[in-house]
Amino acid sequence: MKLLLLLSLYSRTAIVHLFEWHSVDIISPPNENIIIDNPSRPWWERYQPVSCKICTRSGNEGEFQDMVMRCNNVGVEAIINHMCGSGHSAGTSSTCESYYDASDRDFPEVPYSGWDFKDGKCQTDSGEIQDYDAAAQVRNCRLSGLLDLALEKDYVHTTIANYMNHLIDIGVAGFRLDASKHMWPEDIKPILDKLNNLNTNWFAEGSRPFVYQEVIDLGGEPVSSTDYLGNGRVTEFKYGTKLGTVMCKWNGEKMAYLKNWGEGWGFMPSDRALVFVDNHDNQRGHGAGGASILTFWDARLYKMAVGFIPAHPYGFTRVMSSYHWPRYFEDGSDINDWVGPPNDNGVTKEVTINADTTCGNGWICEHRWRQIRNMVAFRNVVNGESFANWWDNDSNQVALGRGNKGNNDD
Ligand code: QV4
Ligand code: CA
Repeated sequence: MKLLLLLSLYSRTAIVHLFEWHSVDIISPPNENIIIDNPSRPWWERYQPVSCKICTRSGNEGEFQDMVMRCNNVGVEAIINHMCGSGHSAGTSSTCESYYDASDRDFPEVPYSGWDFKDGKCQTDSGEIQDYDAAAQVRNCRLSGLLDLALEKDYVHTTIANYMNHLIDIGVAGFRLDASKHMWPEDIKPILDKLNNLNTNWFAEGSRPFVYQEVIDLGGEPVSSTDYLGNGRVTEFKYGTKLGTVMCKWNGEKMAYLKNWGEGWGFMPSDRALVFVDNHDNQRGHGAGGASILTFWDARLYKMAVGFIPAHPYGFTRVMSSYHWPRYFEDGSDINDWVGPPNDNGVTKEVTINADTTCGNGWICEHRWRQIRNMVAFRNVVNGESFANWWDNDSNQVALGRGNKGNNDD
């Protein structure tokens, strides 16, 4: 599970994805995952759950509860489409030493058995997704070999809802539903309907968890983000790819064209969109977006792009917060895309804050960069104010205001 700091609830308007932070500091994925030794402890081992126990290399349940109480605006990335990869044999190579047998689809700590997976519904010979043009495959087959849970079963979606409610009772405020594209929208809904209201120790009576669904839709596939709008917010991946193209002035794009940014560019309705420039996948070549995705590696353009998001009223904004990794191997070969968080012999390093407010120990902390931090503060102030007073020089100089609070002639 990844945790997302929701700086958003009910008064503010942005989320920070504090990718791989340690729970003692502020954030970590809470539930137990497989331990991958080859490559050595990749960041993505956390997307392979083996139980619902809150226990990972980033912390145990006590540390997680302490962090949630200190933060009381934490979101959790819920991995509910699958368990770990099918290729892993029986054993206890997991962050809390729970026994599992992936080859037998046996996860006694949950418990899940072979009956709780979709294999009977997948029609491909490999059991994996082979063709993204076949909507049933995308939902019923294994994504990268990850054992696919049968969410249509009452036992499975109740087990998932119980786990998410345990997190809500601890004080968690919301969820990113990982790989939502690989679940039928109608199987996600009963889970969301079973979720408790937020804990009234921190939230008003009747507050609902903030939920968004990860659906990568750049167009051209039968599975569309619009299939999921009935469940709540959905990631709008077109946003980051298009904004990167504009900031890079590729394909004849220029900032003056941002005048009708949002639905005018074919994006989903603003009140359903979760928007961002990059995420933990496409900043390292996973998932979607390609070369136009701007990241902290392109600092100047990145600040322009991430600074524009909070200024514009479209969507609900998320800011990435990353760690540094050796992007390319010494010989310049392949993209080094698997390296896990800064660590001392596998123990995630703490996030240190320098005198100049930047982070140390290999953490990038884009969310603390002055231009980004200030623009999120701006967004909180002008929240609800309309887009106003657009000006451009028909090229790459633009200005905009927000109602009466955030004017470019202020
Ligand atoms: C390999 C083979 C399989 C084989 C399997 C056998 O590819 O064919 O059957 O071994 O076990 C890792 C490895 C991958 C491996 C897999 C299972 O990279 O090679 O399969 O584990 O062992 C992250 C990483 C993946 C990683 C996965 C699980 O990106 O590389 O796979 O975690 O550890 C699509 C989806 C979208 C998804 C995106 C990446 O629509 O939902 O791809 N994004 C989310 C998360 C992402 C995560 C997952 C989904 C899966 O943001 O971080 O994938 O939880 O676009
Ligand atoms: Ca699925």
